[in-house]
Amino acid sequence: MAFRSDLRNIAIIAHVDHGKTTLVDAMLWQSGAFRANQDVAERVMDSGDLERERGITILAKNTAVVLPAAAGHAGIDVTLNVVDTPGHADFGGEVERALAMVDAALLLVDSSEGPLPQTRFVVRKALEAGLPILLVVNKIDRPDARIAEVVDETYDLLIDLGAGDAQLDLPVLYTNAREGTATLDPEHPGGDLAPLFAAILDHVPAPTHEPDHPFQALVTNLDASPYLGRLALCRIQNGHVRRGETVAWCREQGQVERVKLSEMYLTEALDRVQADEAGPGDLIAVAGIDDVTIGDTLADLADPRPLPRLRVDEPSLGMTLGVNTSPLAGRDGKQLTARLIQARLEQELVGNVSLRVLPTERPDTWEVQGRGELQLAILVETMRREGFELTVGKPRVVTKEVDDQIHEPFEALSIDVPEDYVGVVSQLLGLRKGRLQQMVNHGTGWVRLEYRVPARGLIGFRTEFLTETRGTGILHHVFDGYEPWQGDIRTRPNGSLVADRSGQATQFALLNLQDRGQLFIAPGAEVYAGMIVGENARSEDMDINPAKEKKLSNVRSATGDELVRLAPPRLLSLDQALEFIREDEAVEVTPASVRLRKVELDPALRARAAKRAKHGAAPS
Ligand SMILES: Nc1nc2c(ncn2[C@@H]2O[C@H](COP(=O)(O)OP(=O)(O)OP(=O)(O)O)[C@@H](O)[C@H]2O)c(=O)[nH]1
Ligand SMILES: [Mg+2]
Repeated sequence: MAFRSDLRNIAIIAHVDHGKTTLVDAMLWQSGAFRANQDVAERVMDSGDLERERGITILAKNTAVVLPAAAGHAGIDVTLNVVDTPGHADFGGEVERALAMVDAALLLVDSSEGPLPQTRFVVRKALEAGLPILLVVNKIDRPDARIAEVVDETYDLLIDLGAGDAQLDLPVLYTNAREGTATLDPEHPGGDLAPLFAAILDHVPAPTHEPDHPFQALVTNLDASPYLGRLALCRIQNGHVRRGETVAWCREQGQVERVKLSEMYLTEALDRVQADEAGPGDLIAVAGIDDVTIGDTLADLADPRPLPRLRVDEPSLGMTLGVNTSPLAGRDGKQLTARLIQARLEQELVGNVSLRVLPTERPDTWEVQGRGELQLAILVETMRREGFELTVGKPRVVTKEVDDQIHEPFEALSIDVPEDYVGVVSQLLGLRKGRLQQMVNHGTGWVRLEYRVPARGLIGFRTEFLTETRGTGILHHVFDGYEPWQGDIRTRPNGSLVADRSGQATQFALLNLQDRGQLFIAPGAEVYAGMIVGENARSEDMDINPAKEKKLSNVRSATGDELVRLAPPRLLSLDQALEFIREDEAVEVTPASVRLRKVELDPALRARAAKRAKHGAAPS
């Protein structure tokens, strides 16, 4: 076994918002990646539009910093590849892939929040991959920090997940990522990240390889370049490769093809720079293979040895995605046809192994399956920005059959609420078949509740939870295995207010309708028959006419119109709309609008179907 002592590869993993990307910023600055006066955005690795808007990381990305010989080991410069991963549970597939590129995981835990559901998920993945872990307790500047407890809780988690003695013997650092400081002793704050860099050099194993082993690299991610087409991001396991070399491309079904690597890059800070040669442990980007996919191996032409393919968890949630069939279709989108949608979905599959696309009984609609509502909403939002118009169906859990019995996905749910709300939250989750696993009162007036709950019960849960806890509650959940089907679960208690004709909503009509429930549209909005314009205060749907005009009359009404105020509508975002809809409803998405609708637009057909359901639903 030989070592690359000039190289270290590490992934930063954590629950969402615990400060991974902020820590990468500090590492970049302190390793001299930027000039002192350079204008660099905060959380620079979150470079996607949606990442910046939502303030979260969606795609795992790698960067490289050089730790100079002076700071480093044995008098040589060490290149440190850092893979920043997303902390949101829906993008867990990215974490699994990132872990295939590295030799250790830097586990970040917020000094106050402690380990949360996604911490558990990422730790489990790191342990499964057999990686050593470095623990970093971040945000030690928080006034509500409870550092010692958080360290204990993290050890408990590691033990619970079966960490071996070697993995438990881990270095613990305490950081303030925003200030860029690290220390080994929380009593004595650090001045910079030097203690962290030193710990990385000491505890992250240098990449190993077998000398004289033929070239082997695993494709762990894909990217696209406007000039070069598809780029394959790979980790070299063994051997060397040169730019322009012809190698063997080992594909999924065992085929092996000859391909020429027309371009090859290594990462320096935020840039890809052309490289002539790369060796074991290097993370390279190569161009020249149009149909390469994640999990393929690039290998020595004379002696191709494919590596085991990457495996990621199965999708647990799906929704239908199809052509926009509303009467307002085609007003502002440019990508409208089933063919374009299908091609776009196929393209998405290539770069995202945690997604799956299945045909449905309709030729213009597909079922897209992924890890969660946010992951699917992000896909819809991305397509919308590219000019697509879509009809999106209600998210549904992906069940599977085990021993002739239907099983459904379960989530580990963690909730933080002020004590006063424990009662209502228990009630809400009781209805959704949640089982309380643990309740911890931190003595601060806040309580943490841990549940195991069918994923189905959490669809649309967030809005209700926030309303019931007056916006104070915090909730996180992550997929946690399958269990037998739990029977009926109560969904949204209220029905919809449905427009019964096309037209433009009038002030007059909306004023009269606003007592019926909560409206989603403002006067002037264009509506069509079957479009949902509000939430009914009652449990059933109601057909209404939001376009009704005031009858002209000569008699002046004693109560002037001005006295009645029209409450502002609740404008639903894409995420909220997807949470709101029921089984027989859908969301119409265009670049300019998000509208809610019944799947069946015709009021007469809908009434007939409802009647049939009512009578026919009785067991025969
Ligand atoms: N007080 C304090 N805030 C911090 C610290 N580190 C990060 N933050 C803040 O925490 C928030 C989340 O930081 P990010 O770096 O985006 O967290 P992340 O782990 O990359 O989040 P995801 O990628 O979405 O999982 C930001 O508002 C940061 O400014 C810290 O050490 N102290
Ligand atoms: Mg991040």
